[in-house]
Amino acid sequence: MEKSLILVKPDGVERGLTGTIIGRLEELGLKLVAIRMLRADKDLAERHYAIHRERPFFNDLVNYITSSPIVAAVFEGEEAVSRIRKACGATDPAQSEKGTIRGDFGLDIGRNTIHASDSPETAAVEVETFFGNEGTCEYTRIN
Ligand code: D4T
Repeated sequence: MEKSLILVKPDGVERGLTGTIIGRLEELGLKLVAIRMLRADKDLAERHYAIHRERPFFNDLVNYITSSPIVAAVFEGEEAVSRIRKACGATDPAQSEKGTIRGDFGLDIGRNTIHASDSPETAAVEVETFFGNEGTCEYTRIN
C-alpha cells in the first residue's frame, strides 16, 4: 500500500489548522499511520529540501520551515501520493482551486500550509527522514 508524508507548515500550525488539514486527508479514506509535532532544525530542513538547494528560494524555504513547529504525518492508501497532491492544490495558493487545502488556506507560495510527497519513492525517503526511529503503525481502517 502506498505511503505519503505530509508536513503541516508553520502557517498551518500557528493558525490552528492542523486538525482541519489532517481531517481532510482522513476524509479521503486515507489511513493515518504516523504523526508527530517537531521544530525542524537547519540540518533536517536542508536534508528535506535538498533537491531545491540551487533554487533562489532555498534559504527562505529553510528559514521558514525552521521558524516555528510543524506537524509531520504519514498517510497510507491506494494512490495516496497523487490523491494527497490533488487535495493540496497547486504550489502557489493564488493558482490553487477553492476546495483544495492551499486554495482554501494558503497565504502565499512560501506559506502554502502543507507539504506533500511528490512520488512514492520520495515518500519512502521522507518517511525515513521524519519517522526513521519510530516507524509507522499498522491497523485496519474501518470506513
Ligand atoms: P512541497 O514540496 O512543499 O509540497 O511543494 P510543491 O512540490 O508543490 O512545490 P515545489 O517542490 O516546487 O516547491 C517546494 C516548496 O518551495 C516553496 N517555494 C516554491 C517558494 O517558496 N518559492 C517558489 O518560487 C517556489 C516554486 C513552496 C514549496
